[in-house]
Amino acid sequence: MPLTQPGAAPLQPAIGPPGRRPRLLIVDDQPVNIQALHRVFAGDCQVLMATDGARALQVCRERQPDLVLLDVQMPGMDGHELCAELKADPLLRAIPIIFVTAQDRPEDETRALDAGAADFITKPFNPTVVRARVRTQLTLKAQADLLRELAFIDGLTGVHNRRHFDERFIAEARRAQRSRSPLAIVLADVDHFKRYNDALGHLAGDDCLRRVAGALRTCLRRPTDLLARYGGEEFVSLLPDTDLAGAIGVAQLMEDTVRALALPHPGVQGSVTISLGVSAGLQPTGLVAAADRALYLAKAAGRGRVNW
Ligand code: GH3
Ligand code: MG
Ligand code: MG
Ligand code: MG
Repeated sequence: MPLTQPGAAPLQPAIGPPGRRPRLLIVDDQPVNIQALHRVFAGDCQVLMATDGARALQVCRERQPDLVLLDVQMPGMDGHELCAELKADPLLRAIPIIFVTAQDRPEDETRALDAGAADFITKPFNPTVVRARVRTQLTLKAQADLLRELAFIDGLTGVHNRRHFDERFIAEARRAQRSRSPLAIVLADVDHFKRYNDALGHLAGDDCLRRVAGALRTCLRRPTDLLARYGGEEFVSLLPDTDLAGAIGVAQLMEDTVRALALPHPGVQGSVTISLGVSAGLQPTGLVAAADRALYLAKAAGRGRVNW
């Protein structure tokens, strides 16, 4: 039965996506210890559990918890080793780690904090204090996530930026290889955009990029699909779990949707179009380069088309 203190403050931080229950990973080799912590958090958190370090690492990679409650003494990989592994991984190092341990010497605590732990709680613990400390770390994590999110948005168009694409690409490439599901890339480049600027001026050019970005965004269907501004007048889509045929379909929809905006382009006596290059596969290496080659060929073949 979940132990929810009367009047206990909610754990979900006020910032961040509303209604999303914080995801906690409890790591301890003794199930009875996991149960004790589970009772404290099951009421308002999504609780994941692992009884050894290797499994915990796997859970972190697959489920990206918001916080880890970590025992120190465990057979195999111990808490300190797991903490070092998590802090060494660029995709996992932002997850706060709270040590929960029976070792209460100052040097144990110092060692944990030096290794990057966010906090240190000794067993036996007081449930109310554990909740308060977890809440503090979840709030800090939500603030950090929000700042990261803002740092990953393109200021002109509001879609994600290149930095975010690069990071997601690493994560999705890993996932694709692990799950043996294809990953697809669609590169889109506005045709004769230099002439557009020359004819209408840079402010109109900026406005055109915003309109194109908005149109491209409507072409993505899954929550895991990503649209980013790749560079000047180039956009990139990252489509997990999508094969070449599926990605070509998305690219064709993008071509149609931008054409349907019917934005007059005085430099070509027509309307604004985009050219697109598509690639897909299980092997992420060379995927972007292949989409780029396909895009180049779409340009050479006359623009306003999809190539793969
Ligand atoms: P192509 O069809 O071969 O792609 O020709 P293009 O003229 O679109 O390509 P090119 O690379 O020669 O020129 C891209 C232009 O995009 C030049 C640059 O000034 C413009 N551009 C890049 N970023 C921005 C931006 O943020 N705002 C505006 N207005 N223009 C931009
Ligand atoms: Mg233990
Ligand atoms: Mg270009
Ligand atoms: Mg261009």
